[in-house]
Amino acid sequence: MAIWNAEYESMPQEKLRELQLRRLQATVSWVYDRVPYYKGALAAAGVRPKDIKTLADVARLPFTDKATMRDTYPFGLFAVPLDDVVRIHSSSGTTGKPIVVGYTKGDIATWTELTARVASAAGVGRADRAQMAFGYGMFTGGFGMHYGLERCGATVIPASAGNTERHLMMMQDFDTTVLVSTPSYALYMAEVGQKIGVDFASLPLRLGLFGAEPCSEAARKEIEEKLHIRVTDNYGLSEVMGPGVSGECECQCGLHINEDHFLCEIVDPATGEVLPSGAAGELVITPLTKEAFPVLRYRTHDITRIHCDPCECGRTLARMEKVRQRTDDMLIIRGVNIFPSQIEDVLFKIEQIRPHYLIVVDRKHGMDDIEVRIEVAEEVFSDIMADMQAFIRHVAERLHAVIGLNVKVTLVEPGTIERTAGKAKRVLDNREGC
Ligand code: DLL
Repeated sequence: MAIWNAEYESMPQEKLRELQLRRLQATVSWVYDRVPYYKGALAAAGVRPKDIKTLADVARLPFTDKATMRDTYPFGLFAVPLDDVVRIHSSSGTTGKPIVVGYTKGDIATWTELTARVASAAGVGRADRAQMAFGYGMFTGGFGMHYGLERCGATVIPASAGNTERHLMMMQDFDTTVLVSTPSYALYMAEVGQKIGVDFASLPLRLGLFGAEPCSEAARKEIEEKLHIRVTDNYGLSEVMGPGVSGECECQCGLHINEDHFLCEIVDPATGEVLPSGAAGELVITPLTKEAFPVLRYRTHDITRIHCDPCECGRTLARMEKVRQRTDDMLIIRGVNIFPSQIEDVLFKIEQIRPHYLIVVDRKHGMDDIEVRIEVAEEVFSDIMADMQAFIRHVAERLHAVIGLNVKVTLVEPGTIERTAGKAKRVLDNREGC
């Protein structure tokens, strides 16, 4: 498959670093001159635009986090007058006001180019019919991917999120070849499809362009088997653009970062120190070409690794590993640190367990309790009681072996755990306010 923009996606690394430096210098000047917040933050850090002489100098710049964006709500970080902003999106977050991000005409053109790269790297082309299951609202997923897919020449079916049976009908009637959604929604579609008798093997559907939430290798395999497609992962976040930051090529071995537009660092989440190349840590992103909403060193909270090994596809862009954990996902239960992804990895290896689960954390009499609710295949329910209890014990032991805690395992009927058309909610922490 041809590379969408070979000039940039296959640029020799040395030239790419030079380009990044020029763009970083321009971005620092841009925010210094136009965003009072950044003028103050740079002054407080003792840095002026002319001090940025090498790419390593990025470490001298102040971080930006969600709190800064909330404090400047709604337009305080915008670097252009609203008259020059042609679109806004927002990210809902879990508490308080949303974060508002803006795009100039130029930003939309860049975004379109980058989502086209992501779609094309995954294997989308003119002959495809791409069915959109991301919402077309304030969420960046729908509009962001839509423009890139159109740019690739694909026929976009803008079905939006929800109404699963309608999605399945269109998928069959319009000969959809590409599904664009979260991986959890794709799994739900597979489940509903199976229930109403859709024969995925006989459909032209061949490719999944999935993102917006973690997708483990086990989930990837399961979706590939159930929908009879190849699954690719792409990553992004509203605060730096939306989808289009990085995406897998057909080699499926890491997500190529659009480094000519994003300077990425990996830092120690506790200290903020920049970690050496190849180390796992928190991804920090500085967009290099944003006009309306430029951001310096955004703390994503997403944990990954970046490496620059050559890829068989011919792209020279560095690759990031799939994101499985966020620093703020970590649950501390009776002093033990646990990531939901560790629990998921155990569950997905047990054949009778369906890919729908909920982790419930409670505090009773000052003690933390963790319960994992799982949906299991019908036959587990019809087993005799003793077998069911042995199954529960088996799951609890496997969880204990990995996370080192006694977990209450509860079996629930298939279909009882809430499905969403967007990002799956896997954790219910009832301890807040305890
Ligand atoms: O989820 C943007 C997006 C839309 C990306 C569609 C890809 C496809 P937000 O709603 O701001 O933006 O959420 C961003 O979602 O910090 C990650 O924690 C998570 N995330 C996004 N993509 C992935 C992925 C969009 N491929 C937050 N794997 C990010 C794991 C992801 N997590």
